[in-house]
Amino acid sequence: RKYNVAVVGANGAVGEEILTILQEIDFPLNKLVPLASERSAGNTVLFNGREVVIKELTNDVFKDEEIDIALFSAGGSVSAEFAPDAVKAGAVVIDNTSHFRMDANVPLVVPEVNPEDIAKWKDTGIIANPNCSTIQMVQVLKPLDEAYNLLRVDASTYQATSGGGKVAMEELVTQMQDFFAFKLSDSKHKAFPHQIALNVIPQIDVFMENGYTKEEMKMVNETTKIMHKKIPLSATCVRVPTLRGHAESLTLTFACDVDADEVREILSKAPNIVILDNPAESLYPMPATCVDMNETFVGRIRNDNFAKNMIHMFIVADNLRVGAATNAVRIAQKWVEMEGEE
Ligand code: 11C
Repeated sequence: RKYNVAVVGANGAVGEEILTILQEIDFPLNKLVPLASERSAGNTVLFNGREVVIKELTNDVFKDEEIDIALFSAGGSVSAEFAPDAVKAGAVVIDNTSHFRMDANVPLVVPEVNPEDIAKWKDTGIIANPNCSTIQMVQVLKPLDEAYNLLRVDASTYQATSGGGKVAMEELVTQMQDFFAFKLSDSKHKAFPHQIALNVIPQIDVFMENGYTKEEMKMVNETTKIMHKKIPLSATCVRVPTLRGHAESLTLTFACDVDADEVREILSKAPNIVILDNPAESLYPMPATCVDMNETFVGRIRNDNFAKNMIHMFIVADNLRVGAATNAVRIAQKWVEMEGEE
């Protein structure tokens, strides 16, 4: 069977990536329907060598186009308004926004970690895609939790501007141009709370009452839901002046002693993880390593200097792919597989 697939937010940073991935893989596609707001409707996207017109996102479009799978990445309020229409029209919604993630009836899925949860899609018609910084982390946590029983996670992130979409990437580029024109001090910022060029900002999203940001609490709450285990986790999420690729420094504490070589071995066999870890040759993952890639890269794996049950590592993934589009398309692939088995 082949499927009619709608991509909502087709001209956004994640939407464009979804279109690219659908062309790269052998997805059983009958018809692609790119959707966007009235402002972008009428523009075209190039798909498999053909110009496809972006249609306007309306309440009726999912029914009219007989959509089977609707991939949403146009912001939480758009999902809130239009996902119910897609469900009513009989489609499964795979939602990239945070809107439905913590709804107890909506599965929150990373296919390498909790693919079985996809079966719960029937409760609401919706499957939620986690936040980018959560996805790459749980891919690494899962196999290590199975091996050693994970007790605690401490994370610091180095997140690229594309996490804030195209406008945020443009803000960095404009500020760098201003720097070279000797006018950075006059440069404006809107996407970020401070100048991002030649700076790092220890704030992503708004602060909560507990002193952590919403981004940091997403990592806590989403990890618990995906792993089906309450894992104590504290994060410091930091925006850095890169365009693509989120990096994370992770400190993991286990119930037993762990050995860095064994951890490397376990992770090397985990799905969609690539080990880049040879300090003698300055080999470790960096944002520049992972752009346009569908894997999560891990390096700097080392024992703690003092505690035998602690490990440190540095992980990097393309936030627009692994952290968003690739995960959503992998959910769609699994969903198709499960449909085929019914
Ligand atoms: C960032 N992680 O890097 C955010 C972007 O909940 O899907 C993704 C926000 C989300 O700014």
